[in-house]
Amino acid sequence: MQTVGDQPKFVWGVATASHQVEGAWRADGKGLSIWDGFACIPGKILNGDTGERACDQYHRFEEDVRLMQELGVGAYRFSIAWPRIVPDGKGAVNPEGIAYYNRLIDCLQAHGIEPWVTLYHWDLPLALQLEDDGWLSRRTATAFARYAQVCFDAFGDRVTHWMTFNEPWCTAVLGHGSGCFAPGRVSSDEPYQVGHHQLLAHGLAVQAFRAGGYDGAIGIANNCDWREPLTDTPDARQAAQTSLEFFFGWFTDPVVFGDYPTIMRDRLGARLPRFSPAERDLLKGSVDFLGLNHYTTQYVSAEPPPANAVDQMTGNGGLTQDVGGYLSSDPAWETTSMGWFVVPWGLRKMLGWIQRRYPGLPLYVTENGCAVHEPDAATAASDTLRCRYLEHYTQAMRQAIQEDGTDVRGYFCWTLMDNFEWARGFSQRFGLVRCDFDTLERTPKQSFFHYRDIIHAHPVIVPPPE
Ligand code: PNW
Repeated sequence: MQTVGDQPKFVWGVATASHQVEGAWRADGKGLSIWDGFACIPGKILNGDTGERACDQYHRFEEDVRLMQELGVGAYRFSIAWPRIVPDGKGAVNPEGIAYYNRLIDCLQAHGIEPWVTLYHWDLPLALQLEDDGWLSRRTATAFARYAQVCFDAFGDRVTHWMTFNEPWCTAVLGHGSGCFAPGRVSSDEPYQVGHHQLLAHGLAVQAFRAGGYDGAIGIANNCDWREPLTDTPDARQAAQTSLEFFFGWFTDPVVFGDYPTIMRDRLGARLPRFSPAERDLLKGSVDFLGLNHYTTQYVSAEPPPANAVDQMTGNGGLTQDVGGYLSSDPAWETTSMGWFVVPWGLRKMLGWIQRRYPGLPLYVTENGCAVHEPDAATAASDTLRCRYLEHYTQAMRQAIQEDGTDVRGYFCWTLMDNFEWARGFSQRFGLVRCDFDTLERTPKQSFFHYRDIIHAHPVIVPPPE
């Protein structure tokens, strides 16, 4: 841990994911992932975009690391592509895949940037989907633990922080509920099975990590929007609490307490798989820290809100009926080009909720950022909405630390540069750096310099005195 005086340095970083930035989809022995396959189905990805080339970070990482150094971040959160390391998911290890991440990690270290590694950011080896039904099968959890072990052995001497899963909620709900993400399945029951197997996979990987005595810390990056009660009534407060337990609690209660939230068990009955006593022991306490990926906020009410306040029911994916409650927004809220609402105080409340429910665990904001409509280089060069978003969300986070005493130790902006935004293809730009997807030229936006100033202004963020 780096310090300033006797205070621990706050970890400022940027985040990306392998499939969104690397490209090189079949280079050097890489196997295909479910996203490579999904992109071949007409209509699944906007404009027929694919991750085949993306930002080509695979061949351009040195330039990208130099950009990060100029930005002044102390950490880079990236993910490892499982099909680069184990092309068919469970067979032979691909030495060229290992060599790539060695080059990247060494380059980061040479520039004074800590590598923070996500093991699974959605690019499941396609062979595991075809042969084993992917996350619908418990066998995938075993294959994941073996892949994780390969990564710990190869990179564990340099990686300071590991995250097993990125947003297992998305894989469950968007991948197997609404079907808008790979593997594109539509079901009301499969999300819970898929969630269960991801959680078991997490537990097995952490068990291997801890048995191996590696130096770093290990956790998980779960996503959650804040849910604010629309009215100050017991019904609305309960609806908001239920919504948060179905969203964040689904994937956090098991890794902290060893089982699902009671409300999920009550509502779902036999649709929610059960952990055996040994599995509960495996999962309980299986994180050294919690990561939060947070983008937006909505109101919740137990009764349908006034007509003019209703706008979308999308935030709960395909599981709205299980969660219950009605979502709404304030017409005064600014929206990003994803249609997500800009509500900085939601992050402060979200962090407080997490700290109260899971006391004693350090928190990191492992993703936060916004998409802006930037049709050309000139609009990108003055991305004032993103500057405001980052200013106000990091300010809300500082208030959570300095005024509420929440133990937040780092913040990762999503994302370093415009990249392959999943089902939205290249149409949504989240980057601090513009990427021209024809020439692959990288150009820092105004927000790059604004974030750099935020980082410089806040090397340490101190909690209030006891
Ligand atoms: C996250 N939702 O995805 C991912 O971790 C990133 O890979 C992604 O680029 C980023 O956020 C921006 O989208 C999400 O519908 C995708 O609630 C969808 C949702 C949440 C997060």
